[in-house]
Amino acid sequence: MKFQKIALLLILGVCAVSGLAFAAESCDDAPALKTPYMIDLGDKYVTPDGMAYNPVDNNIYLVIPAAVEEGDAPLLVITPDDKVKEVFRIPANPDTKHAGVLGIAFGQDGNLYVADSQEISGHVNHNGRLLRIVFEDGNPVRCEVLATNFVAPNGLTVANGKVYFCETRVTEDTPCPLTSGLFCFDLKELDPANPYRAKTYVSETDCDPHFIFQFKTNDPDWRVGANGCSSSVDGKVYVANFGDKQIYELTFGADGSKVTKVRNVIPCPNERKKLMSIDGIRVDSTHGCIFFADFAGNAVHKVCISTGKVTTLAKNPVGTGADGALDRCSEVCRRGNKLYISNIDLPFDNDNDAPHSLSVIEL
Ligand SMILES: [Ca+2]
Ligand SMILES: [Ca+2]
Ligand SMILES: [Ca+2]
Repeated sequence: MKFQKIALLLILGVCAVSGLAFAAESCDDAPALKTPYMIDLGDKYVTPDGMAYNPVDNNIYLVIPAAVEEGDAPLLVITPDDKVKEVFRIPANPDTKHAGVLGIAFGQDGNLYVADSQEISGHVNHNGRLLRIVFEDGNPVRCEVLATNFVAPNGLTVANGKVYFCETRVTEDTPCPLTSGLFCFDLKELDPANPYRAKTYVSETDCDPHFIFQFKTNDPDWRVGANGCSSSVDGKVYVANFGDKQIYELTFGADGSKVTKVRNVIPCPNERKKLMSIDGIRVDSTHGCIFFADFAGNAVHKVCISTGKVTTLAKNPVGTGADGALDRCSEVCRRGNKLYISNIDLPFDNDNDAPHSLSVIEL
């Protein structure tokens, strides 16, 4: 049966396989739309975004970028019983007075790696940074600056002994087509005593050597490039092209920093028509799928990595986010059988309004 499927794939091309049924726990079944429940963050945490599950304490860590006001950025935990607790403050960039933190992920070293966008706080003039929150005895104790001079760092993942993060655009302006891509640093080369200053992007061939993958976004209406970033247990890295509604699967050579193969996870245009954007993404290696937030469409979907079939899990018109409704959602994070969705609630055809919330779906 398996060989028949592979033969079908070869003959029909990936667009034609969406009707195929895969094994139990299938990644491309089509359940009814879910009704999320709400975690109310209160009135202090108004733009929740990046999340990372920590298997050590079973908490989900959540950052709140200083997007609509100045200041440092709270780091919260969502405890296993869904209580909200602030555990650290990520200091603002002293030059801008903002901490625009977005993507976060834990390394094998137990520390939390952080993409400080600054662009979301209104500073696109290469103020973005790569940060590390050092954990001691299970607690965050200090923040280190590891690298600087980025425009718009966004989704971030740690795999293969490397930290990978998206640069959502490479210039201060937003031309169409728009160039963006992926930075990669070996954890061993990062030194907080001597932060790396990235070379400013000049052209496709004249840019920082750590900028290992780049592409164009052609959508004229959403000029937003590389956004969500996640990795699988076998060391592949997935990068979302926000405006063009695509996810790239990157395969690396032995050292984890040279891209040897790029594959479109959603090759079929009819599947991409179910979406308006791809923001935060999270690979579920166990079930062979990627969950993702559709910021522009105010929806959450999953895509089967092998077939490219997209299934919508939740979607509603933007509003306040009351009763668990999605409210300009931007990131997803799985814990057990639940998918946590952060509602960054940015004012794009929307008001940043109470309740300030996460939505949670029982899968
Ligand atoms: Ca994002
Ligand atoms: Ca809201
Ligand atoms: Ca709202």
